[in-house]
Amino acid sequence: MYAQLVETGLKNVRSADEMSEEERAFQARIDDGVKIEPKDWMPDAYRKTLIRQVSQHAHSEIVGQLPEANWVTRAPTLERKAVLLAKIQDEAGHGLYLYSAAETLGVTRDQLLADLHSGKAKYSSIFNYPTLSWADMGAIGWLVDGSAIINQIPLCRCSYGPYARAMVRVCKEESFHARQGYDIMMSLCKGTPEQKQMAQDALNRWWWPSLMMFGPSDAASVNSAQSAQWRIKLFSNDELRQRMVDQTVPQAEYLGLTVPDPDLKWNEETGRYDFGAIDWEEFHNVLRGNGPCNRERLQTRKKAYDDGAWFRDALVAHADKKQTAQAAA
Ligand code: BYC
Repeated sequence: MYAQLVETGLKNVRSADEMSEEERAFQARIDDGVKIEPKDWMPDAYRKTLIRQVSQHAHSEIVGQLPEANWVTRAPTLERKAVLLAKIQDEAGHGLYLYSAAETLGVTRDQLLADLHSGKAKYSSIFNYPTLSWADMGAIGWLVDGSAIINQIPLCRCSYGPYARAMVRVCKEESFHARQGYDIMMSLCKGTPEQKQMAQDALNRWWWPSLMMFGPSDAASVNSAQSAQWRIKLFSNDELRQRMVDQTVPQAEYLGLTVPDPDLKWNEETGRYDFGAIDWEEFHNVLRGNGPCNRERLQTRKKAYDDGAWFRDALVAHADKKQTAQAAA
């Protein structure tokens, strides 16, 4: 049933006739809403798809800390600093749950991190944009975390148990993140004309990249049809993007800000907003590693990993020592 919700140009889904008996039984469990658990039999491609998506998601949480870290020392008040720090710490936690969920599929965290550091693995395009002003912390919480919630609430019901369960807590925390972002935008919009202009400038820069977070259009999405059949994806990229626009435009109006899209207009017939064309060339350019901050983000990640080597070594040494002591006792 859910496969029908995703309209893609590429119908590369196997029909029941093309499946082995094991695959048919697996698909029937998914269609019945049964969660797949790590020790259950699963098609190789299902496992690979999940490793790809869950690890990309984990990488996004970890790399997603970096644009905000830039503002910890410059937050305007002690309270804002504490809240921002807590948010960034939450993102590390999200990465942890997601790497753990990926590991249940039989891949090691070392391998996943090696793929991130070598540039082989993807992470969300959005984190390759710079954070130029304090208002960007507001725009990220409001738009980026807001988009993340829209994308991730359905994932709480996805077919793979460990991923679905990890998403429950992630979504709760993301909703706090989105509200803290909107709160920053409210303060700026109620402030001086210069502060309101900062908020408008941040909206101008983050609007289109936030819409790109949902991935390519349904017609261009290579993975959607299969992921929908397996209930990894419950709604299509375009449907979730549309939800984001419908939810966010009234919020921008409440702030007294203008969404930077001259083609944006309310459509009486559909009861939704029509919006302008996304610059897919920019999206693909960022995915190819040529966004404004791709190189800087990867370098920072690698350095953080290398700098943490002594700590990982210490943990292993401590565990070995404990094991030896226990064996002796
Ligand atoms: N950026 O066939 P498609 C957060 C790739 S964390 C980069 O539609 P799929 C937060 C896609 O991977 C937010 N790559 O793929 C954290 C695929 O490439 P491969 C992260 C993208 O998987 C900290 C190709 O394009 N959220 O919010 O069916 C602080 C074709 O796409 C992007 C998640 O990861 C992109 N934006 O659908 C604040 C959510 N979009 O792998 C906030 C979980 C697409 O075939 N992930 N690509 O080489 C998903 O829901 C899905 O993976 C996507 C893509 C909707 C993103």
